[in-house]
Amino acid sequence: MRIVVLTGGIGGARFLVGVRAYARSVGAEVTAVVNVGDDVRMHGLQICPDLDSVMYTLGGAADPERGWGRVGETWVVKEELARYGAEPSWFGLGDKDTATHLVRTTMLNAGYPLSAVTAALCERWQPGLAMLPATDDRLETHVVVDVDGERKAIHFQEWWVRYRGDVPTHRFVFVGADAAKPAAGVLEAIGSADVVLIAPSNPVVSIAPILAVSALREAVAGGPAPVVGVSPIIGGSPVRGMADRCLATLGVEVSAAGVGRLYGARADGGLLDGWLVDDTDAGAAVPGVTTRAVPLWMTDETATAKMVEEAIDLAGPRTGDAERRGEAE
Ligand code: FO1
Repeated sequence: MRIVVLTGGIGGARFLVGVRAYARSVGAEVTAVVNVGDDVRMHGLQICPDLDSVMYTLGGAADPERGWGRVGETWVVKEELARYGAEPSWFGLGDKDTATHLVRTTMLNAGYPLSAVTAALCERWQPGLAMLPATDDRLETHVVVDVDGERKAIHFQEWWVRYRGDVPTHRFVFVGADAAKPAAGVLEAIGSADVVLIAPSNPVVSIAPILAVSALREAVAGGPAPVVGVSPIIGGSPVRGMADRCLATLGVEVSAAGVGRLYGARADGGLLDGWLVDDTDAGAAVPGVTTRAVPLWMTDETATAKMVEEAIDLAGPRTGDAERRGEAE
């Protein structure tokens, strides 16, 4: 069986731990298509927070409390930059993390696409699945806000890290999305998938930038594989992060049903065949989509793998057929 996961953010990285465990138990192959909208260039370094969250989490090197960056991190570079008065001072680069950005930036400057750079970085971390950026092209999430009496667009990282999303916010813009093409390998992975999962990631700033790459969205929405999403909202609150603020900006109800309707049914031009919600949200209805309620708290690898099993099961017999086809080959 081949599983493709659209993912981003820390919730997405933790979901992949369960996907990998499930895949190992059934002998499936996994490709994670990762958001790059959070990517930013700071101090001359290309930083890819979502790719790194996935890589460090699956590589066993993520800081579990902070949720981003490396465990056992030190901050000498950050302190030295501050002594120079180097901006932005609101964004912290750990010393160990900085090594990743140095290697990545050197390879990008040498002309390697981000997908090849990511594969090279993964040689060290051995995430146990294929990791692809959604696109090799520049795609950044910017946020239109009112700051100091002025309306302007700022980078997502400034909105989130500097302002904690706590400024009047009007909309999210995926700069570069119009021209962006899926990264090398993405369309092939989606085209040969038996199931596409949408991780319980922030739908507005983690999943939407992936789907803003039009050829990628078309491949998922019009592809042969069933698409099952996992709700990032449990009982009206995000499992983690700022999905509530983002959804409020779009005028979308902060609920499992609200996010399910935002993705929409494939039959109605949306994305979903199935929508997995928490037991708490058992009444959530998304027109045209099969909804199932199961425990969705990713408390550990086993609980998360069980969620994944439910999502695959919800994808239905087509997944089973593909599995049987695979065995017959
Ligand atoms: N989050 C913070 O709250 N403060 C930071 O200084 C910060 C630095 C940082 C550096 C590298 C990196 O990969 C992630 C970093 N993050 C930081 C996390 C990041 O802002 C977001 O949590 C993600 O982009 C959302 O998925």
